[in-house]
Parts: sequence; C-alpha cells; structure tokens
Amino acid sequence: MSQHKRYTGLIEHYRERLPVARDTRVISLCEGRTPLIRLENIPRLIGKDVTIYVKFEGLNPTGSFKDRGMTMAVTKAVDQGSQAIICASTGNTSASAAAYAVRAGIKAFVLIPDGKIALGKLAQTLMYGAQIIQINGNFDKGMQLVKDVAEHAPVAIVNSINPFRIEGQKTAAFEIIDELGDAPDYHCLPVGNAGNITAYWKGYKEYSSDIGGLKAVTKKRPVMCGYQAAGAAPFVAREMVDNPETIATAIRIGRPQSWDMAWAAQRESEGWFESFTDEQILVAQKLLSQNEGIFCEPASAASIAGALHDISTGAIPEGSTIVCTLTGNGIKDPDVAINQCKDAHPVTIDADLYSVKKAILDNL
Ligand code: AN7
Repeated sequence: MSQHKRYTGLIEHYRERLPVARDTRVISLCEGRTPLIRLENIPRLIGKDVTIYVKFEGLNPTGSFKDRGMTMAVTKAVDQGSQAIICASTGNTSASAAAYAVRAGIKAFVLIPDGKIALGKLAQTLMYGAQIIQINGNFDKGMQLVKDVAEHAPVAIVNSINPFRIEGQKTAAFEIIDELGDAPDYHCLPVGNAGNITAYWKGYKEYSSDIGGLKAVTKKRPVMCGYQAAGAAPFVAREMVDNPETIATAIRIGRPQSWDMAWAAQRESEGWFESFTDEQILVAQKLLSQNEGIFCEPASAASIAGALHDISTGAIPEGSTIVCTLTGNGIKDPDVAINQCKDAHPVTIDADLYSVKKAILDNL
C-alpha cells in the first residue's frame, strides 16, 4: 500500500485546527509548507553563538505570507455565497486576493495607494485580472474606504480584519513547531497592520494548549519581537502615525488594524517592538542576499535587521534559537533591489572567447 499523500495546501493539512466544515469547497493554491532555512554564514560573520532560521514565506504561491490567510478568507467567502471580495493593500494582499479570487471564480476589487506599491506586486495583480482601484491616499485611507464601502456593496473584506485571515496565518507557527520539534526562543517579524504577529501568537498559543480533543504539542512559547520601519512605527510611538513613510512600502502603514491584539502578543510573550531606519533595513536585505543566497523584500528584512540588532545588544542572548519570518519575496520589488546594487556594474564586452576569458580572470 502506498503511503503517498499529495500536499494540497494548509487547510487540508491543518483541517482539525481550522474552522472549515468537511463538505466546504476549499480554495487553495497549495500554499504553506514553506522552507525553514537555517542561516549558516551570518552567525559566523557576527561571531555569535545563535541558531537563526528564516521562515521563507516568499515561497508561497503569490510570493508572500498573505496566501496563508487568503486561502481561508476566500474559502469562507465562497462558502458564505460571496460573489466578490475587496481589500485595501500595500501590494501583497492585493496580489494574493486577486489570485485566490480567480481560482474561486469570483471577482476581486483592490484599493492600492497610487504609485506606492512595488512593481512585481502590481504586475501580479494585473495578470490575475483583479479590478484595481488606485486611490490618491495611503493604505490607511484605503482601509477606511474599504470598511465603509462594504456596508454599501455586496463585497466580502479579505483584509486581516477578517478573522479567517488570522486563522490561516496561524498555521505558520504550527509548521515551525512541527519542523523544529518545539517553539523557538524568539520569533522576529515585521509589523505593519499587525495581523501576522497576531496570527503567529494565536498559533503558538493553540499548539501549547489542550483545546477540544487536541492535546498540547509543546509547553513552550517564543518571545515575540515585532519590528517596524522608523517612518511608520506606531507601535514604537505608542500612537497612530498620520503620514507613514518608508522605502519598505509593504509596511507603510500608520494605523494598524490589529492594534490591541498585537499589544496582547507583546505583553503575553514578554516581547517588544522596535523600529529601524530604511538604511538599516536595506543593509539587512543585502546582507541576507549576499551571505546566504536568500532574497526577501525590504519589509521582510526588518526581521533580520531587528534580530541582528537585538543579538548584538544581548536583548536576545547567545545560545538562543531564533526564527525570523521573511514575509515576502525579493523579486516583488525589483526597483529597490536594482537601486541597491547600482555600484555593481555589469560588464559589457565583445562576444568572443578572449574577452569572456579576460572578464573572468580579471575578476577572480
Ligand atoms: C512583505 O499587502 O498590509 O503586520 O496590504 O506585505 O500582518 O500587516 C502587507 C503587509 C510584512 C506586514 N511584510 O504584515 C498588504 C499589507 C510584508 C507585507 C507585512 C506586509 P502585517
């Protein structure tokens, strides 16, 4: 008898821990089961005895962690009879909503800040065929408009204020514990709307509790470390920010929707929030690419900037096991990447053997 079972996405895999009925039609693109990659070169480079893993969520079907929440949100929207979904987005949510909507055969409307989303995310959203509505305003304005319009039009909101988004995203914590055999000591991640830190914390709590017929998998929970961009850091300011600015456009958010739940995660896990400048974030993005071969988008690199900072200060002590979530793929934002490498001139040479050989020998 074959033991073979095809992986068909996180809803089927974690069905007993998700609010999806047996007969519900699941809308999936085989999201989840992303690699947990141990960093090999950076710990040596910084000379610290730490074990750092990155959960590379950029390898989800649309290139970000949003797919975990979207498979749940769209599955439930379709189950409840919705013909259309809507979201405001800094880019990744719109790409993910667009993909899952087309998979389900329903319509997606996405509100994006005009000119402030990364090129790859715009390309995806266009290709998946969503109805894009650009607004002269930032994400926070778009989010307010989406909440208002949902009261006047038959559209289901699939932003992370939709509780099914959090349900789907909590599975990333399950995967980490299933793979490591236990929770890490510290979990580091970027914070924008704070849906993801809320979801991870929910996942870690559920795996360390007896719920229903399910026994706790572990007793351990990590300390949650949330990192923001300096120009968009309401959790550090402890108040909403009116004109958020950062090169990490994914987290260019001043009015986080999951405010209370993120503070609960911080408090209950005895964690903290910190902010880092655009320059620090970009340095971390390049460091990861050029030392480990892992290319994440700028917002995701906030988790690396933060972890390395907190390791250097001792806030995260030596001997710790740390997981950093890399929320999105680096190829989503080619403009920022190419701009970061503008000093690395590609050489242009004559197309002959001598010239190619010379180009190699000159650069060895
Ligand atoms: C790569 O797509 O809000 O703290 O509209 O795309 O759960 O909001 C994106 C957020 C981190 C922040 N990293 O997560 C959107 C959107 C990346 C992101 C975040 C986002 P939350």
